[in-house]
Amino acid sequence: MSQLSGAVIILSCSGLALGQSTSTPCSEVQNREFSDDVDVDQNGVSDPGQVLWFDCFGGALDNPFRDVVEPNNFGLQVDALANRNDRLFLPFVSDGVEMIFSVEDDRNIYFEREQTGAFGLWNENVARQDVDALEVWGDSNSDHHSFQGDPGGVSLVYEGTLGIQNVMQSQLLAGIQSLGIGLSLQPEDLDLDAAMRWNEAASEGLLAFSVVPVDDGFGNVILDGGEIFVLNLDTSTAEFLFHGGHQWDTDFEVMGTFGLDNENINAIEAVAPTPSALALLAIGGFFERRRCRRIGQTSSHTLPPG
Ligand SMILES: [Ca+2]
Ligand SMILES: [Ca+2]
Ligand SMILES: [Ca+2]
Ligand SMILES: [Ca+2]
Repeated sequence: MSQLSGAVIILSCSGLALGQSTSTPCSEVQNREFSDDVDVDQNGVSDPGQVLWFDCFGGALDNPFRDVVEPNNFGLQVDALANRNDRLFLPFVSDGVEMIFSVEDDRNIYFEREQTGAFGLWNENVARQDVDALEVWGDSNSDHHSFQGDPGGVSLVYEGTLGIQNVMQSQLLAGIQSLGIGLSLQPEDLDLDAAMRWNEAASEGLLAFSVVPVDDGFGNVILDGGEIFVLNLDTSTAEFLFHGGHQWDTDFEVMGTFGLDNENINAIEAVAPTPSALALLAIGGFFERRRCRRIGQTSSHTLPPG
């Protein structure tokens, strides 16, 4: 990071003007957590709530700190993981770092490069059945989870002691409807199935999320599950993620674009070789992008010393 201190970084309206590099290898990423579907332990035995570490070579170990159990909720399945401050969140939503993701009923994790949208296999055979939750970097362990079906109206549960609020189905719906879509939906129609969170001081911050596909009951798609939303939890407004040079909206064809077998995104994360440096670079980047969209300009920022 030191060589970057004081450097002038150009933020263009096509994203952070950072040099392109190869995909960040799985083994260079720390704290690699996932959940299978159904939830299993390291031996493949059904174990609702058990979060696993993956070794990048098809092996998995129980994370002994992460067996998500809630009273009276025996049998619930984890379908999303997050950290209260995903370190790459801001560059991720500014199209400044590589995204990794999985789709429903898929054991693999794929990458999409920032800006260019270049795509490939990031790590294969991670899960026995389906990588359906993913958390990397973080502090040490994920501290948020979602259960399948979002029971009790709670889409994302914070498990720590810092007073951070859970995220409710009603908040997801307010964000989605702020885009003018899903107006016929009720909160209970939504089931969060992928998440990243950025919890800024004195605010509830930002949430990147996806949901399980929803139709109108007659087979007409309302949300195909491939959407990724970026929700401002303070204003209850959302926009579609802009990553890889395109919007992750309903019109974006996940299967058609990447040649995958399922449209539903059910795990998201971000990776970079030097996450702390990139997180610093991206301070304000999300909002810079929004400003750029409005005024169509390029701007420069001077990094603080450090
Ligand atoms: Ca699971
Ligand atoms: Ca999957
Ligand atoms: Ca859920
Ligand atoms: Ca989804």
